[in-house]
Amino acid sequence: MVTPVAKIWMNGKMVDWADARVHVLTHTLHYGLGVFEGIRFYKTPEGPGIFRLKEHVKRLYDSCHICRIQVPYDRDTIFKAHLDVVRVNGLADGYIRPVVYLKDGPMGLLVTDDHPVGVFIATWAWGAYLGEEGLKKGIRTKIASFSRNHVNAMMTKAKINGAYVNSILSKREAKQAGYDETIMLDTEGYVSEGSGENLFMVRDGLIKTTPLASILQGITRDTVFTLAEMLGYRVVEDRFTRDELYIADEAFFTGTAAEVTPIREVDDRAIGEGRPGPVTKAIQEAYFKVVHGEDPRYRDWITVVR
Ligand code: PPE
Repeated sequence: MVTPVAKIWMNGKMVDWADARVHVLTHTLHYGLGVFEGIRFYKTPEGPGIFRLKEHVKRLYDSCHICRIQVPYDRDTIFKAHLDVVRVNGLADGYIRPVVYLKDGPMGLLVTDDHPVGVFIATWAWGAYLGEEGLKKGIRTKIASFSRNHVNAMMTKAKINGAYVNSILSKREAKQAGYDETIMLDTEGYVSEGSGENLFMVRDGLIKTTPLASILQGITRDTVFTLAEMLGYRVVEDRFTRDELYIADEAFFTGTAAEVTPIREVDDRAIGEGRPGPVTKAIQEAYFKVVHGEDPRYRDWITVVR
């Protein structure tokens, strides 16, 4: 359960948690066309710091552009609303969830430019997404029986609400079978991503990650590119198969919620030694330093809430 906080920013106003409601005829609720983001803020020496907010706001607007949704506020207003919602609720660290949705208005599948659009920005405290132990020791994963969305069926560069239906089904399938997370293959059979994470593998000192086609272009993925390079590793974007993943030395997931989570098993096969390897550990350590504002080189990625 999410522990309620005091306020949610909704359509230009701060409203009480309990009053942040939508009508049952909200269009997005019926058909899934709406977009969202997931952003974390961490305790930093200068106060709560939102990680890469600018990039998340950009992706929110890009998602809307892809979906032909006109956000009724400018970027600056939305950017500042994120700071306001963190400030007013007084959490030291947590997660922020902006959603741009089609309000109640005309029903049916014809959506036009004048369909009323709503925006809300909620926040809550959210611990380790795949468990504290998962962060430390790595998680067990299973290849899904569902495919990642085909690039021409669901726009993968947009973080669309309805795009998560097969992620939910896959995750549940994996959990029910006793694993921690799912790994989805693309429609050609290559490794794509997790239900809400991008995936990296390490083999013979080279870091590989899935190219953009079938995946969400993760902001954590981009952060890892920079940190890996800083640490002296080479990263390539190249597709790979499930059996190449089976024989990887290391593998890990990245995501705002999942942060950098080591993968210790895929389909009952140990990855490397079956525990987080040195590359994963170095990247994870660098990541946590950066998000907590402890690495001055990447201070620009953090917006402190004063
Ligand atoms: N792929 C998918 C499908 C995805 O949903 C996410 C984020 C990522 C990759 C990583 O993107 P980024 O956060 O920019 O590094 N998933 C969000 C939703 C998680 C949820 O359960 O809700 C997140 O991590 O916030």
